[in-house]
Amino acid sequence: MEAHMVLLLASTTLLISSAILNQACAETYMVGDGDKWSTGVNYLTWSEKHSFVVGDVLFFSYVKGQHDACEVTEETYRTCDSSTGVISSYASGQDRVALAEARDYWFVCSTAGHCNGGMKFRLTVRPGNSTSPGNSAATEPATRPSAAPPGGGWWMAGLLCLVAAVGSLQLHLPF
Ligand SMILES: [Cu+2]
Repeated sequence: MEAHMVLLLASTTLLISSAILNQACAETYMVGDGDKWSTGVNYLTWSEKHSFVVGDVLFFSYVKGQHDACEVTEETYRTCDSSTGVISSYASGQDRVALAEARDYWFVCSTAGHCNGGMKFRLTVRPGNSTSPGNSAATEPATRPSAAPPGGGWWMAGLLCLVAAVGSLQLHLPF
C-alpha cells in the first residue's frame, strides 16, 4: 500500500513538473524587438534572427486600431490580400500568439497598405529538439540515423528543464 502511495506521489510530482517544464522552457518573443509591430521595420530580418520551437509565444505590441496581427496562409502572405486566407486575427494591441505546432507560420498586418509596406513575416517552428539556437543539424532530421527513439532530443531537453523546474519547486514546497 505504501509503495503505491509513493508511486502516486512520484507520478503526481512528475506531472506537475512537466507542466512547469513547458512554461519554463517556452520563450516569448517581442515581434520587432524594440521597434515593436509597426510600419517601416524589416520583419523578415527579425524572424530570421531567431530559432523558434514549439511552445514559444509571439508578442505583438502596437497601438490598438492602427494595426492588427493576422496569421495567414502562404498565398495571402505573398499577395498581401487579406480579404481571404486569414487563419486567425488579433487586434487587442497586446497580442500573444502561441506557436503550438512544428510548421511554417505566416503573419501580416491587414491594415490597408501595411503588408505591402513591410508588415509581414514568415517563420519556421521546430519541434524543440535543439537546445542551441542556430544549430543547423536540427534542420536536417532526414539525414540522421533512425536508431534513436523518436523524441529522444525532446527527452534530453526536457531533462535539462526538469532539473531547473525541480530546483524552483523546492523553493516553494516543504519537502
Ligand atoms: Cu499595420
